[in-house]
Amino acid sequence: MISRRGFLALAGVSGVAATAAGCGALTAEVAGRLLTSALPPPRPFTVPLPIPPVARALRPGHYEVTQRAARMEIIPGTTTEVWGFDGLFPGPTFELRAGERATVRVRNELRVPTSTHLHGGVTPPDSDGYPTDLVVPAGHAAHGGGHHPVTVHTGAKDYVYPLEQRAATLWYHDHRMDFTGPQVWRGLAGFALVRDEEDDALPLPRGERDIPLMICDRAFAEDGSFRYPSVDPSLMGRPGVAAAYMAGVEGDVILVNGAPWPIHEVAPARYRLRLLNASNARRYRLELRPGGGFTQVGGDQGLLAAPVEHRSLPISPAERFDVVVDFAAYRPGTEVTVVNTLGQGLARNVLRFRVTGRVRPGGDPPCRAACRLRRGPNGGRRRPPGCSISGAPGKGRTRRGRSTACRSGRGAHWPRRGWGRPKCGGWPAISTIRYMCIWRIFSCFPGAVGRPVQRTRDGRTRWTSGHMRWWRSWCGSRGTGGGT
Ligand SMILES: [Cu+2]
Repeated sequence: MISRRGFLALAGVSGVAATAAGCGALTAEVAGRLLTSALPPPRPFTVPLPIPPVARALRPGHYEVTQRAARMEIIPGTTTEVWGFDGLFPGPTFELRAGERATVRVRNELRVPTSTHLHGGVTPPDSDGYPTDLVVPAGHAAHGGGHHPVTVHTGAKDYVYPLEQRAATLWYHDHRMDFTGPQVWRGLAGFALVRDEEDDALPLPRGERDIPLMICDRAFAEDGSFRYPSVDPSLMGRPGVAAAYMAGVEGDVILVNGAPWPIHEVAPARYRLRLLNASNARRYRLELRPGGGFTQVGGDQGLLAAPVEHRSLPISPAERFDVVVDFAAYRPGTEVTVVNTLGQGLARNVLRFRVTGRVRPGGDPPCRAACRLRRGPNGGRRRPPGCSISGAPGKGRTRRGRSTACRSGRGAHWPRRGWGRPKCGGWPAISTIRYMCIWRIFSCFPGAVGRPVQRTRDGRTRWTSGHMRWWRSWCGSRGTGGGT
């Protein structure tokens, strides 16, 4: 778990400033000080969204990754030196399983010491990547802890993660004492997604519809390099930033997965978006334009007790939100922009999705797949292979006819013929019904008992509070997991 100190080091702020930034309503962006770019900003929504590659295991449970410098074209027409895991920014995504130990050898080929912290990981101290547990590049002196006693590993270190925790969206980042801020700014960060059976069993989007989104701001010098107000830009000597930036550094270019204001084409379907704020100090309040919302299914430490609908998402540095967005609620061709209502000027934009393709007529694969599942030979919580629920084209379906409920996992089910399209108009209602459809499917799993569905006067169906109880029993009674 990251320490408070670690978070402060990441955010580059003093304790007092962090406290001030972390409480009260988010009404304005006051967390850090803006550092502007010397380069003209690129036109938003012209660069495709990069998806970080998935880290490959050398053998089951064993990975190796090298921290090194590389050049990337972040701002079109110029290149930027990044310090990345495998030279990538963001680094490769680690796809991990709960309860399956993973060993990651981190090799340091940079010119500065590093420490790698798995943020949100339930990790023993010797693999926590605490700030003074340093990996120094081979041939370099063991410095970097300042006046703090340090543990030194030369060249590489094996981090061992037991992963005895629930499925969750984690991230890893540099954590070097006094230099976390600038070293993460240069690119030393990536995702680690922990999955488990509980997560697998839920009809959440997966595959290419399960997208990690690392949101962060950066500023650029005229030559394309990252700007950062370090006292010592070599990051070899005196730590700290110019006095004006003591409360944190904000850039004027918003990057998502390392690309400025990117655009991504999506099918008219549900997508699971793993939102991470990897900024130094900037906070965001994310909203969708021209409208719509986020269904939050998970927080920092895993699945919520129940899904929560949001119109806007306030997200502070290091926080994660695991949300589902239903792009079937928009007409094909619609451009759905994620905006930051706390930002100003271009920094109000974050990224854009363009909804492509047609709604597949008559079909609603999620419902069908899940309904197959309830009768499936294994009858259990695991979805049979190929039983994809991630594609959700088509109108959301709701049930016509009898308003019977799924009374038990193996007992009464509503007949397939009873499904029809919702008659309501307006996208929020469609979205609501679709999610109700999805949540209702959950009740078909064995063990889900008595989850009545109500029909409202206008013919829609809705869950009674029973489904909340069910979700809670399924996922365990857990809060949003504020701790990291
Ligand atoms: Cu952290």
